[in-house]
Amino acid sequence: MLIELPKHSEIFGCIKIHEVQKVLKLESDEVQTELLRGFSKEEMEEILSRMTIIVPIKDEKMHLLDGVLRSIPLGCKIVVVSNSQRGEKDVFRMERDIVSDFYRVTKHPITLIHQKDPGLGIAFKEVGYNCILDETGFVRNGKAEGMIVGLILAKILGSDYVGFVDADNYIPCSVNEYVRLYCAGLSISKTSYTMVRLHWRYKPKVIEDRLYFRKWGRVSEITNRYLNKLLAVQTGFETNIIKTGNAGEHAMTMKLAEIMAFSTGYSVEPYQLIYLFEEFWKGETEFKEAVKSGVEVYQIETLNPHIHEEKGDEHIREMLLQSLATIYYSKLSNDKLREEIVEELKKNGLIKRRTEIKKNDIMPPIRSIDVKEFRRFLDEYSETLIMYG
Ligand SMILES: Nc1nc2c(ncn2[C@@H]2O[C@H](COP(=O)(O)OP(=O)(O)O)[C@@H](O)[C@H]2O)c(=O)[nH]1
Ligand SMILES: [Mg+2]
Repeated sequence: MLIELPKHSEIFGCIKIHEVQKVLKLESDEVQTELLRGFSKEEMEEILSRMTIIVPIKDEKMHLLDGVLRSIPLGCKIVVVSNSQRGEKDVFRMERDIVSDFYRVTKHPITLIHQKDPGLGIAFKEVGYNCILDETGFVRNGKAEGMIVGLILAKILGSDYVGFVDADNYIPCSVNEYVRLYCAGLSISKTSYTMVRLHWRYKPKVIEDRLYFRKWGRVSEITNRYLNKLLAVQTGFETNIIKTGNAGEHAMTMKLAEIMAFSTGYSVEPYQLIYLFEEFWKGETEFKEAVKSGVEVYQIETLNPHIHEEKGDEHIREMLLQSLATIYYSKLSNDKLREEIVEELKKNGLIKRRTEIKKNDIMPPIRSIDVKEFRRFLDEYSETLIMYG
């Protein structure tokens, strides 16, 4: 892997956000210059051996999950957290078959669990992390909830790094690139509190029988614009540094992941950035080690285009509404920016009045969860956990 090094970064207290870096070559020898960084196979393998890739999934096409799993590079561990349908049409059972076959043929270590496993409900309750549970004692629906389950399993597996890849990806080999880019970013970082977020240049569409490479994401463009405005409210300087507000594909050091808070609903990814700014910029946090070491955010543009399942207009509208809502409710925001957000949401037909902007619940960091204790309850009560390898 050969990538550009960031020529420009912006600093907000102890947080450093690097400008978007491009991939120059998918494979490389070790190269270190002022402008470039190439990673040898051995360097990549070293990071991979300490990494778990978490795949959240809910009722996706089996072909897509199968392709994603087969494309994840060798050396890392995989955790699949499913919230798919069970019962008469048992989607989870099909996923279990795919995972078992995958392990039988490849021997790639892989763990699978269902989000509604009663063992998870009991384990979270016993360790005192009730905010993830619904009123019946099961883990709530939601991607963020699935991500937290994945994180705890990665911690149980002893990983130092975690990366997330969605299961609804139509180009299996792009997943291979994503994971290698996570390794690259984590490897160049100077601190153990690092996040790598991926940026896509194109979102291809079929238009009149031709594949047309449209620029990536209107929702992302709006989310990024307002995240950048939020920074400007505090600094007085306009900026364009944030390009990955809605980056679903991202990785973190475990040290950062366990002090990260997660927003429920569709705003997990932009909230991660807001949380970093709210918590670490002015240094008021209880996690002083992170302030001392510094927090770095890398943004890397992939070579592969991103083609995922089209989830429809309503999904996109919710994503934009909830992304801007997290900025609206941020304590770093001000009246002027809130007014602009209200106007933007009205212009896009998402709200009629500002009281319709709802605040998402936030799930606090998982660091204080005793994972040994968690595992004990999971082993005793789980009905769906499979750990291969
Ligand atoms: N475990 C779990 N995964 C989910 C849930 N909801 C969505 N996902 C998965 O999360 C990934 C991203 O979701 P998607 O709906 O594609 O959203 P987007 O790509 O961010 O617009 C996909 O792999 C989904 O199958 C959930 O409630 N639990
Ligand atoms: Mg998707």
